[in-house]
Amino acid sequence: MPPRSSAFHFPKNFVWGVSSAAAQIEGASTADGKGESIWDRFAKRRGNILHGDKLDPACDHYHRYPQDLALMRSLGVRHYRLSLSWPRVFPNGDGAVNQRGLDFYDRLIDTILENGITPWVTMFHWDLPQALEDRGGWRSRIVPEAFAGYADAIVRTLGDRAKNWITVNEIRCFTTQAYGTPNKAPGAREGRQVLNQTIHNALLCHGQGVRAVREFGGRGARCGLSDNCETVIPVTESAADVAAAHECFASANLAVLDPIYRGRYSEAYLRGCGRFRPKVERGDFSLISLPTDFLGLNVYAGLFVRRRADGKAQLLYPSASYPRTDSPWLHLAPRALYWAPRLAANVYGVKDVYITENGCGYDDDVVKGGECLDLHRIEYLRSYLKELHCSIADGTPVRGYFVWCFLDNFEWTDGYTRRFGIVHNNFRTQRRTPKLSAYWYKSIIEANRIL
Ligand code: BGP
Repeated sequence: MPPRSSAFHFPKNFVWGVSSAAAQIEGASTADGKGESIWDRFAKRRGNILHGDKLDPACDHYHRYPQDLALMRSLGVRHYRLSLSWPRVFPNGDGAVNQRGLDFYDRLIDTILENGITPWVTMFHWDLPQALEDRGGWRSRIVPEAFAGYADAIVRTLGDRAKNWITVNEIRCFTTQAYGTPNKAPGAREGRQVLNQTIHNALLCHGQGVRAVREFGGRGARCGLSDNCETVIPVTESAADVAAAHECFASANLAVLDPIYRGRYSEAYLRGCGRFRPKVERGDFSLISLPTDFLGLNVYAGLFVRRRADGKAQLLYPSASYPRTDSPWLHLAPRALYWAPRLAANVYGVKDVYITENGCGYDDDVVKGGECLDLHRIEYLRSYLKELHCSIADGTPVRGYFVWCFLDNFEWTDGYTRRFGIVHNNFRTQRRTPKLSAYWYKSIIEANRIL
């Protein structure tokens, strides 16, 4: 049947994938010499994680990865974004490598490739070795120094087969949120000076990751970071509101994207820091701004902006009756997927954008009669993807899209309650059941379009 003229066709070779993170799926938190991560420690403290859930067993992916990858393949997925656990490879963060940990990732990458799937490897997705936290954590340059050795080791070992590298995931989440609020590990409460320094140290890690890929990644290696940029959506498409959105996007993302793309902190950022400026050493910005190949964006919700009559840009926050998923922070904002990549491309001149996460969490994804009929997730993904398509049609250089996430997993402080997967996991039996959204996604990948 010829495609209907109204269909949203995605570009040829568009990358369709799924995402995951080591700490959220692997389990086996002490197996084969793995060191403790800050999330292992954080979960031990009462009250930190809903229902006292721990990172074990999660999806026990450490032992079940062959079946999981076969399932991924059967669902038509050909690109998989995974992360490596730093304390599995270096139990103390630096020093001696844990060969058994590295061997696991060696086997994992082989198995991914054997299934005809392309790996996209995130070097760091929040599970800092506790040993490094004990020596100062992100407050200290000890972390980027140790990260340099970790990045070298993983790229040297896996770089002959893994060609797509993501340095760090969502800098704001593991720096200012984790050291300024108690709801992400290590749950510290630091002042502004330290918070600004944690961002700077994270940027240095990103730079070290890029350097390692350039030095040891071999031919065809590419890298970028995954950022959870603040997404702003113009209330109307008037030139005034769109300009206001550009302004707000630029000012909200100064701390992370300016140093990476412009090799400096902007005057506006430094003014905002006042006397709490991060300490910068000579050579820092040349490392931080090493050229990357793509920008990964994790896009979920979005803020609305309009140009007020007095000329100021005004942010509007959704009220209590605005539709949301079961995550209170995740209100429905499909247009975020139109604007986030477009604004990033316009403001920073990015040539290749990948949506490295997009998805939704619900608490009532249940399996009945062998099926999980998550119509709500299909509707969510579909509405966002239509907006993404419009953005691409308007010239935004988006090359790929990864659903967060493949399997229901350990959802950080929400433990096992909040389910983001397109595959249901029964955490008692470890039985996987593809949800209706997984079959829907398979059909989208096959057709490369949405009607
Ligand atoms: C992103 C993280 C993911 C995932 C998702 C859902 O910020 O990169 O790891 O957890 O968001 O977030 P949350 O668990 O905060 O609801």
